[in-house]
Amino acid sequence: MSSILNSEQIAAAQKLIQQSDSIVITSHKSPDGDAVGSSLALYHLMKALGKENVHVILPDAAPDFLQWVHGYNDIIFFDKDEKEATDLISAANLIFCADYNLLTRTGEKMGAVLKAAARPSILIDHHQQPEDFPVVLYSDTSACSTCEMVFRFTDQCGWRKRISLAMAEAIYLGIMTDSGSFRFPSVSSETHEIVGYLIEHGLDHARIHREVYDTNLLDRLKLVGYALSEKLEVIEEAATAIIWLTNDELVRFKHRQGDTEGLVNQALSIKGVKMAVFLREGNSEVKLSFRSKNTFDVNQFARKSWNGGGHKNAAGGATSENIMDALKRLKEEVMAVKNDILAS
Ligand SMILES: [Mn+2]
Repeated sequence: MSSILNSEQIAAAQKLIQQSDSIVITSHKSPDGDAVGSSLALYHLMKALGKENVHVILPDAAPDFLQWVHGYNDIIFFDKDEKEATDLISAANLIFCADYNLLTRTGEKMGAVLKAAARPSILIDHHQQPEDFPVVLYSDTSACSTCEMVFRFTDQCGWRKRISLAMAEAIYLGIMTDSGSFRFPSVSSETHEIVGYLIEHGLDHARIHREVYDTNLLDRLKLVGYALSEKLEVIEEAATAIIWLTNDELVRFKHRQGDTEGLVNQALSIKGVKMAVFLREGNSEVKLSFRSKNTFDVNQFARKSWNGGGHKNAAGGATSENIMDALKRLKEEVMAVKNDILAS
């Protein structure tokens, strides 16, 4: 396994962990498989190292298909228990930031609490351009997932043997979901080596796949069917596919959190399409997901005018415009960069 962190970083992380008796682990808003997986993997690791006072604090809940992970019921959600979460953050001697690059990714309020607390932090993340507040910054934008980085971190600290089955499951969850089930270019031979090691030590990978992908409700499948047949538009001259859903449509199909996950990837799967965008109307803003197949950088596209960012081939954004205005502006912006998309 190649070393990513240098020996000073490892020594600094070990020292911080050893010295700390009150540890908080955080991840980003609307937690996905990698956020839940990496924060709970670190939680299990800290417990295995004998730390008793360890808490995972997430800004809000994860969708149902991620709630089976061991340790999920111990998580404190900032939007529900703001006071307890704030007290724990203020009393912590060490804060882990997993799977996010900017404090604001935890939401305005939680980000402000983290900023005000200014605790020594260890950041483990694969998004581009991380903020530089942490004492130990482990950033690797080429990693397929933060969970892969958590494994490497654990390994480099000499704690591989401490990986329990619960921790292995959490790691696998994040690798599997963030790599599109091992299909994205960011998957390396070492990703497979890591998973090989986890399976060798008892991981039931097929069960995790079933928990995440084979638990659809009928309403969800109908929503996906509706979105694909009625709300998918391809702009051929820009090799771009767009899907958009209004609040009314989401309500009609009894939308639950996570139901539209993966829709944007289906739009991207169309032959000849090089970029896909999904827009979803929420209560106060329109959320956008951007995907690209090749070299077109959706991270930059999302950063430039959609208050977002992420990775080169997968990014998110949001706007306070209404969905029709957002759609119109999006199409104009896509047309403005169509030559870059086509050339990618
Ligand atoms: Mn991730």
